[in-house]
Amino acid sequence: MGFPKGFLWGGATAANQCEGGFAEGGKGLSVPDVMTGGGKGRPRHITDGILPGRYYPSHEAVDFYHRYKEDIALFAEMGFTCYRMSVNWARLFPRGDEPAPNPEGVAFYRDVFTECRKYGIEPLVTISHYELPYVLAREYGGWSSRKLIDCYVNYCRTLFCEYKGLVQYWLTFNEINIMMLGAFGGIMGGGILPPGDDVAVGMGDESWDSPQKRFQALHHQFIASAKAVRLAHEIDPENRVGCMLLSSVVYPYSCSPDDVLKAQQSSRFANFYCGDVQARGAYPSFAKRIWAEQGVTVVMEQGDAEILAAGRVDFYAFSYYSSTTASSDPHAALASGNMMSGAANPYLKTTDWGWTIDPKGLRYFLNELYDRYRIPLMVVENGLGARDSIAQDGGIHDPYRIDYLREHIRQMRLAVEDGVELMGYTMWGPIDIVSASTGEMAKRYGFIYVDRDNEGRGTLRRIRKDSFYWYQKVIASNGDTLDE
Ligand code: BGP
Repeated sequence: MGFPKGFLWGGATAANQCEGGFAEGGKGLSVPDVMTGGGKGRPRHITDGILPGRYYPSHEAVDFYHRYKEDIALFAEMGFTCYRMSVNWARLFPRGDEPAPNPEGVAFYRDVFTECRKYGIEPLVTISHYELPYVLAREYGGWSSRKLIDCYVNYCRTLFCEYKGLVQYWLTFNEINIMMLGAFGGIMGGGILPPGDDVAVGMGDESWDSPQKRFQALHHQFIASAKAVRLAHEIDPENRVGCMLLSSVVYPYSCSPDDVLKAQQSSRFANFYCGDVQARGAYPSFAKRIWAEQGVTVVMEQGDAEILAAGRVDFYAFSYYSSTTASSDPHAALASGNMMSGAANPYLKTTDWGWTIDPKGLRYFLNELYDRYRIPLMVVENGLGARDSIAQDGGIHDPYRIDYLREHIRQMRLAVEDGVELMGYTMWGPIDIVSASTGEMAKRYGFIYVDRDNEGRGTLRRIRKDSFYWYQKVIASNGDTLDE
């Protein structure tokens, strides 16, 4: 037994983290274009427009905009059969609310998809990955405004019509559940910006946060996503549309019933509140308790329940980096993960950025999800952010990355053997790109090194790391070389 035939192997990126060309080809500003670089323990700032003398990593990023042919050729050399990427909404609709798209933006993505197809690489497109057009964020209040639904559906119609036959797999919103997780989630996922013209943002500062706006914004995204699913199927019955959530694997710290209940509630909150709406087509029974506890009233219009029911996704995609631990002890030591934190797990190690490493959590979670939803699953992000250096022999030796990925892929294979229907795996950041949480380049995930530093210096030259050749073998053997 092993991975099924036709399993999709590849990597995933987001436009704002790799493209650059932020003001080229008629592109408008998007939210990350006003986010400065930060670092571990040093928050990024959101500014009101672009301020002189500040460094904004998305503006050039790693210049995929001009180098996509070289990068896709490298992906093909590794044997990718799938490349998950996002379309930057503001490249197609510079303000976000225009009736018709910018032809240069449309042409750019057509070229990119065509380039993928040339090598037999299936594009998997995230329609919205933390890159809302800036005008929609500042002038409309981001997704807290219901008006964004129409803007989004119009954008989707353009995508589905323009790229019919070129793209078949779509994800409606990256990590839609990030908006459950506080102010930073509201900015990234919902374009709900802080007041002020130069504000430090990060998981710590939540003083200006509005759960009411975030929950309302999520409802609007659920409706937009459901409408997009229907539209995609209408325009091309071959289209397959997935949700995309960050996974919050929560273990009870102990067998104390308090810890067990806390873990269950936390998982319902972070995973199933959103997952149920998108995969089952209705809010779960525990939603009312969550609204009461958050002190929010979600305004719904007549017909919304029907829209949700008719717009269930075809598959469930998710990112997986770490697990967390729920403890009812207020003094428990803490550890962090991708947008999540919890009690430190004494059985697990952490990365240089403090994210808990837990490959078995991936097998556990795949089984949980498949039991609950019974639709195909796909792991569309997973990887290790680490510091790399160029050795004296000119190579980049990254056994730590190989170890991390190998163990996760092994657990994925076990999940397949458990009976989980898994479509594919696109690890995060096959080429080094800008970090979403910190804006750094030093936090590298790639198989391909990019000569660029946190301040934007470097030649942007691409160099294959040791892990490049390792992944090439994994793909060629459909995962069978893992145990060698
Ligand atoms: C996810 C995002 C990605 C990505 C990844 C790694 O939450 O979907 O955009 O960047 O996390 O996070 P970071 O870049 O902060 O290390």
